[in-house]
Amino acid sequence: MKTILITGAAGDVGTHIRRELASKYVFRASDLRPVKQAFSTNEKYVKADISKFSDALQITKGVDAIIHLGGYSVEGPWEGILSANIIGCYNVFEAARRNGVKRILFPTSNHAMGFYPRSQTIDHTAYIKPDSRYGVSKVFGEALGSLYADKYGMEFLMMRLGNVGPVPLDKRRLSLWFSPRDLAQLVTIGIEHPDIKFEIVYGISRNTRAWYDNSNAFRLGYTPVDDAETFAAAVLAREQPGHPVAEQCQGGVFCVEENMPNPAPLPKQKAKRKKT
Ligand code: 15L
Repeated sequence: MKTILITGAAGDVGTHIRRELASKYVFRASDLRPVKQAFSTNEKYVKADISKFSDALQITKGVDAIIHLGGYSVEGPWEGILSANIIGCYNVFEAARRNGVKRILFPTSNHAMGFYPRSQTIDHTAYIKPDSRYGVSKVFGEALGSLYADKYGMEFLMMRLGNVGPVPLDKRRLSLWFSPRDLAQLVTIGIEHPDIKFEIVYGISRNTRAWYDNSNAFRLGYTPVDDAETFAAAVLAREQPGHPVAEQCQGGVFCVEENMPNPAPLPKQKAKRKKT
């Protein structure tokens, strides 16, 4: 069985991947926060802070591939994005290179392209249009992967994720929904495909309302089975009108918000007691 490092393993996407692929891979599940549940006896939790290069070097040792999810997953303060998403990403890719790990799956985001209008269909060759500092940090990861592929012969699957979850949450996500089983299928292709150098694909299910031409993923063998349209009537019945810019753009509220609640806040540090 291949050993796969997942950074940010305690988050939602990491948890779906570990659960869906528990019988296929040995997961080294790394995060600053403990993972709530291990899905097989093969899975090992390793506490690591990827903004520290020494931690990144340690966790990337001896693995067959890396799924680099660690970092901020929404718009946030620059300092947080810089340290977790930009320095963290550099540390993981560079540590992988030094440890001879060739294959990296990078869950980039639809927010690398979020200022494209919803009226436009884009493919993997469209020029970037990030909608947030978070989106810019994902573009950084894509660019760094491109450099490491061309200069060092490493292999990258860049998955521009939509929204992963059991059901689509709102009208926007009818276009972007990514079911856990389709996610598992695309991740398996990313790990197993013999001929990946540097590929950009969209991480979405086969949604009727998709804004993406995902032919590059289909070319690699991706055959998604779920379609958000199954849930459309229920989703649209509860939809409320939003900000006009957010409604026009693929990135939605990321195009207008400055900060969003961090869905993965670190556990509060216990305040040190003063000695009396
Ligand atoms: C993302 O990139 C985020 O990580 C996720 O939390 C969702 O907000 C998703 O995009 C989305 O666009 O729905």
